[in-house]
Amino acid sequence: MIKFSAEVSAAKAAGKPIVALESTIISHGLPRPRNLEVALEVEALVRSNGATPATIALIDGVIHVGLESNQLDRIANDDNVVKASTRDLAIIEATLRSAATTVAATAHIAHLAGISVFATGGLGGVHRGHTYDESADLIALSETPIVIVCAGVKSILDVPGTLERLETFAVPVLGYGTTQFPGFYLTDSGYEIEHRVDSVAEIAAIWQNRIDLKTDDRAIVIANPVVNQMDLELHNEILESGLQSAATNHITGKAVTPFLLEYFHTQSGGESLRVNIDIIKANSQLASLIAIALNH
Ligand code: PSU
Ligand code: MN
Repeated sequence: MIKFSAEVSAAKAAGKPIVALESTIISHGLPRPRNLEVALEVEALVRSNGATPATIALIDGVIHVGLESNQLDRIANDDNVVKASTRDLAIIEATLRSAATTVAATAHIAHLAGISVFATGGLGGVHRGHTYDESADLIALSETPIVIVCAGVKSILDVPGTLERLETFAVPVLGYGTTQFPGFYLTDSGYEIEHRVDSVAEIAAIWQNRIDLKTDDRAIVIANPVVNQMDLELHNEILESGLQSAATNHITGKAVTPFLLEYFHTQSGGESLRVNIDIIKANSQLASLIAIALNH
């Protein structure tokens, strides 16, 4: 059911640390041609930190864990590649299509593949306004044992609402070196969280303790704040007009997040793109170190 790349197969056989990477960020989160370059740079970064990257996607109906460069190219550049959440997986398989996987779908597949650590940019969550638009990422986190490294939830979302839902689902949220919940493009979302960790050894201890407590059926969120954030005023301006534009254009369902990210990237003249790339890289680096720590 799962096709592993040669590199990931070898790492699994040797018991080496592996970091899962999502592909929606490549297909629907970053503009061409930077998207493919960033995907390759992130994989190289994971390798240089001593772990093996496993980018996850569906190619012609087959789940792939670890992509060859021509497959990464397809995810980045083929217009027929759709965005797949967990509910879409069986459908994409049966119809032999190609898809990039969201946080929810990537976490699900990573767990099936025996991978415990996953890096992304920002989590999905509760959208603003009472629209019933709530990312399936939250449900997936509540039922998938994986360490997910992110820069908080995307600032386009209802951040306090998302934090409340994570509490409801009993998903632990740990600030990396902070108790200020990161705000994706912003270092600080303005909302506080209770727990902070300062080392990957602490994360490994928490991961281990969950097993005896039988709270190991769900994810741990590691919220890693971006160092050089987007200009706050520019961020807030674009956010306001972006939300308006999404409403005016009747953008709904899974198109909402890609629409707003794209809006940010064009309106900010590349500044949000710069921050988004910084985030993905910093998270992938931290995820590599966590994967190594979990292996000891
Ligand atoms: N983080 C980013 N860019 C992205 C995403 C996350 O920096 O494009 C993607 C992830 O795949 C996440 C998805 O799961 O956005 C959330 O989409 P939705 O709100 O439709 O659930
Ligand atoms: Mn949604």
